[in-house]
Amino acid sequence: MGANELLAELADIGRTSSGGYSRLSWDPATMELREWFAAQAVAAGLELTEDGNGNQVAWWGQGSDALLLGSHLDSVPDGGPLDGPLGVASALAAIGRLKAEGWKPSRPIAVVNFTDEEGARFGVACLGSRLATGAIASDHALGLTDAAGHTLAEVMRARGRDPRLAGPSEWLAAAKYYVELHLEQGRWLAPHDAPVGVASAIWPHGRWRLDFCGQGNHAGATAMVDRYDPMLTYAATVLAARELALDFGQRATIGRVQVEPGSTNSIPSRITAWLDARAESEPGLDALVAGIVERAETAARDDGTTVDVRAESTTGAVDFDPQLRHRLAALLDAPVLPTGAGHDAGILAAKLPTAMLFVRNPTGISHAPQESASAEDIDAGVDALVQVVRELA
Ligand code: HGY
Ligand code: MN
Ligand code: MN
Repeated sequence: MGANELLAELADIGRTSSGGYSRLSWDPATMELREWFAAQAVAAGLELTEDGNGNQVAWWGQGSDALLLGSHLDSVPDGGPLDGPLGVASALAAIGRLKAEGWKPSRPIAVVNFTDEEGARFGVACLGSRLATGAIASDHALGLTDAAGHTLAEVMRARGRDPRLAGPSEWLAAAKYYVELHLEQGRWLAPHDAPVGVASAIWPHGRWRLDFCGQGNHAGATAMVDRYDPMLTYAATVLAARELALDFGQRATIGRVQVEPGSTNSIPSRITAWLDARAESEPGLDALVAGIVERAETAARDDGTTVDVRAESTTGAVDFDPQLRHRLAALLDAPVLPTGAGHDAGILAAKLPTAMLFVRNPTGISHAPQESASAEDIDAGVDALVQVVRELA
């Protein structure tokens, strides 16, 4: 089956009322996607394994020096249909086509479904690939909690997994290359009239939790001058983040916020918000975040409130293997472009030669239901991946 047909099979899994997808790690939708992946692996004659972190790995051949393909199947809340699944479906389609042609690889090839790339449930991005590469300590990861207060360990146990097996994976340590095909996020390929691109780098980025605390009080009985309202400090910080990101030419977003007690006729006591900040360089990111924190602290002093800042998930700058990316860009006659989006490939790049192929996103929209790619470009992505597999394996 081609990638478009494979993706069509996922169309109803984890669908939201807005037409988007909510497929958080280990929830019913992603459990259904894991079963789909397993069925596809068996149908393609691949040997399916799962490491102690929940990463599914489907093997064509066994042994070291493998070429790894794949991506992730989880999504952000109300995300699009392609961020992640496009890479997994394209890898399965490429393998299926090569097998149908009777082509034989010179090295083992695996298709990977990395668990929890978005970090939407436990707050840390690329949890499956970070655990598999040792980029995060398993006891720290297993202690992370979701919105309901359940730890990753409890959730894995509830899904029949033994969290004690979580940690660095041999299968990954023995691999030779990882090539991840992914939907472009942003709109660079369309104006360059290219259906497929090769990634040069991933911007450094991270997530910071901000806790703004004040004095809860009565909305009607408290004079304005007697208020210590954390909502004001939070609002000043949101505006400062945008202003500084524009000044620095970087990116800052506060897209998730919780208000306590969240009562219409009460001045809130606490606002918890999460900052997503990204920059072209690590010093740039440090300067941006330091500037936002300074503005938050100044506002807190003015408002008589407090602010506490905690880094929850940080990813340094990633420069993809220059030799591999030049080789693939020449092979595909494709342009090379950076990205502001994080990926499992960004984590694996610390361990083995890694490359990314991007498939044109006509609107640039991602992490939203309107995310799309044309069927032709999706087929062009599989064609490119087939060429890469022939070249590397
Ligand atoms: O947030 C990101 O950059 C990626 O989509 N996980
Ligand atoms: Mn994403
Ligand atoms: Mn992704």
